[in-house]
Amino acid sequence: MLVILDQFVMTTVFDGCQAILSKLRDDRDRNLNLHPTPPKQPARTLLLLGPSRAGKSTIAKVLADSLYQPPKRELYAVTRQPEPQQIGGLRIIDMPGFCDLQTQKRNLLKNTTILDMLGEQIRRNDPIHLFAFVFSLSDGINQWDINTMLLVQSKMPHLSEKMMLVVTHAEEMDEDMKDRLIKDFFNHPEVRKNDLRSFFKQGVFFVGSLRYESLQQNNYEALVIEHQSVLEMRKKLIDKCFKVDHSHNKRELRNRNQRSPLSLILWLVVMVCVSSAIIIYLTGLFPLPHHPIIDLIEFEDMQKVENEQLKVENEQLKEKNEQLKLENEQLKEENEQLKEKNEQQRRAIEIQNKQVTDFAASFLNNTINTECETKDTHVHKKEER
Ligand SMILES: Nc1nc2c(ncn2[C@@H]2O[C@H](COP(=O)(O)OP(=O)(O)OP(=O)(O)O)[C@@H](O)[C@H]2O)c(=O)[nH]1
Ligand SMILES: [Mg+2]
Repeated sequence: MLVILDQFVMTTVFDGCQAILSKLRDDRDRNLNLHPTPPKQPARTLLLLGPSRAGKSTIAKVLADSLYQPPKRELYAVTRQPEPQQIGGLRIIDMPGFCDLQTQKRNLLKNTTILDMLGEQIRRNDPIHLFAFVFSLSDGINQWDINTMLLVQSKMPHLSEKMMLVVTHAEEMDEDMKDRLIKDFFNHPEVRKNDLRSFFKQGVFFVGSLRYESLQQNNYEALVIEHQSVLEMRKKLIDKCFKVDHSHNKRELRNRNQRSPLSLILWLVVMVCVSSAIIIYLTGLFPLPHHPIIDLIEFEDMQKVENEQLKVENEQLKEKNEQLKLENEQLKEENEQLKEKNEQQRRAIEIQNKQVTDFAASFLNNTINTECETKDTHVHKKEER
């Protein structure tokens, strides 16, 4: 009863989404601790990468404002090139997603192109303190996400030291659910086989945003819970960005500086071999084979796009089918009505026919009777004579 009353009061008081948002903003701003701005110092850089539509751009927006209102969901990829943004002392580089989804095949960003972009960003923005591999578990474990992780792991293994896993769409998850999801994910056979857990050396984090549906329905109760959860996860992520543990990097740097002369010679030999291979490749004598995993993933990308297109076509066909079914139903109904009419007419004609036959029969009878009577009278008269 109390809940219903509360809901009633809330819907009466907050008659629109804007009113709810401004109430949430007031509550949030009363305690600045809840919504920290990334500090100016030390300056940090966070790079967001991962599959297309995972929620990378949304993270940047939520870090800027916990009350970010997501637009209606779109099917196709949005970010087409790296988008740097500055929030306080935090520089965020939002990358286009792997396994790009576009209506036009010619507009597709290949995984190799995105890997090139990633390399370019790493060179330009040195040092990048953290890399966040962003993906969503809201629709379960997805083979594309695992493929993308394996691609990054195989092409950029050195990023492992600074790599964390960030799971989006977590605004409705409690801590138990988060633990269970991550446990299940790391127990996936392919994830275990490729030891992806140890690739994400900076750990696992969760993020979320206000849900589009809750905003549309002006659902005050849902928005309060979602916002609370967004605030907590946002704070943890900002803390992580400013307290990155780089002890392993220092150790690595020390090891690098202590390289022996033998390792330097070995390194030189390797460099000579690699440059010769590159020269041979460029002169076209022995073309190097394409990396099979990239071939596989690009082929799978295309299949994914085709699958999406087929899904859309399928939906359209389903709709058409529904319309045809409706039309068919109407035709059936009309047919039934016509049959009934036909039956009524047939019965009326039958009755008329019967009446005509009866009338003709009685008329014939009468005529025969009259003729017989006349003949009888003649016969009587003759006999009398
Ligand atoms: N509820 C909820 N929706 C989210 C979250 N993250 C992303 N979305 C929605 O998911 C869709 C994709 O989010 P984006 O942030 O554009 O994803 P992206 O990874 O930047 O996508 P691309 O740029 O196309 O690669 C949008 O409709 C978002 O509103 C989240 O944490 N919670
Ligand atoms: Mg994006």
